[in-house]
Amino acid sequence: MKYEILRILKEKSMEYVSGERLSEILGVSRTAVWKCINELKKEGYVIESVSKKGYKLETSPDILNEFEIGHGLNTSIIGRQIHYFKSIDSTNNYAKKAAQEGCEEGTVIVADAQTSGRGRLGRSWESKEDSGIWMSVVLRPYIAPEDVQIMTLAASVAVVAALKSVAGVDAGIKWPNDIIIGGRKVCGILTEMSTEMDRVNYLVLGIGININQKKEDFPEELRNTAISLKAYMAENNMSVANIKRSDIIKIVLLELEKQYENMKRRNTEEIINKWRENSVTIGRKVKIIYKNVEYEGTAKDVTDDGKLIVHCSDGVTREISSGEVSVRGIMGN
Ligand code: BT5
Repeated sequence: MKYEILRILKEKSMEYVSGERLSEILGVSRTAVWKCINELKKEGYVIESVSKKGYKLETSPDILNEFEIGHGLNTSIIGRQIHYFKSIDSTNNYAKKAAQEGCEEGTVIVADAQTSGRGRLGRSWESKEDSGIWMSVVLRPYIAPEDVQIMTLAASVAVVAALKSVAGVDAGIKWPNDIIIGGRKVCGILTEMSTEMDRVNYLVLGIGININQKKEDFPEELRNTAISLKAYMAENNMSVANIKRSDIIKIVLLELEKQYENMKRRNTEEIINKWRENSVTIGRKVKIIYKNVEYEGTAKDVTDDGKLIVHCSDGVTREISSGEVSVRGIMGN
């Protein structure tokens, strides 16, 4: 019910709504309304209460909960179910468990903090409280495991679009899944799947975006390679006043759904084209590890199913579907 009150206060953002009116609309006592208002204040909402006038929502800060994420979310599949946690081990762990137990396609898990956030290949992901967007999306595409790579690219494209639309920031994509601003990593994507026979049973897209951290909030070893959206904006004299994680999440989910629909129609051209447009890898000197051997070369393009095409210095062109690629000049490489 508290979120019902919040919805009403948001709709009447410039006006006071009396406790009496709220209790009439919701069919509960004024004391119940008052209790909910206090709970909302505890969550961090700034609500002014004036006797005889009622309640007015002054500001809604950068708060995450099911309501903030779902309110105004314009998707039809992704985000039908939203699970929010103040703290969790890893949203990907939870999402995999939920998927195994048959959760609805498009279920989204979001946490304010992760205690064991994971990167690829057993690496860890820094995800302190209130500092970023730590979320996972469960999808059940009817595709073969080798076609999953395209969804990782789609997720990168969705994050780049959201950073542009909410913050006006141009981000680049380092193949396959790092989002870079000002030469440092602002977002990483961890795609995990379960397969049955030769098709995907479920797919979990884990997306971690640094939003609020200051440089000193990152551990020493990440300070030169990691950045948050707000730190970048502050360095570039951009206003961060209106940046809210919930707004970014909504655009990421909307863009992701668009690209997911494209993928289901086997129309991967838009994903690949948008990926290419934002790539910081194509045209650059790269080092790759291919079948356990390191090669140097130039990244030329991506294939229709998302593999990186590299012209190696030994004269051979190789297509890489996953693994390590370091791009010279980016993130200290
Ligand atoms: C990734 O791995 O970039 C994938 C990160 C995915 C995180 C999301 S958060 C929601 C969901 N739940 C999870 O448990 N995970 C997903 P990788 O390419 O392996 O990069 C990991 C490396 O990035 C680490 O070894 C560090 O060097 C660096 N790193 C760790 N935390 C970082 C951060 N917050 N920002 C930038 N770099 C970071």
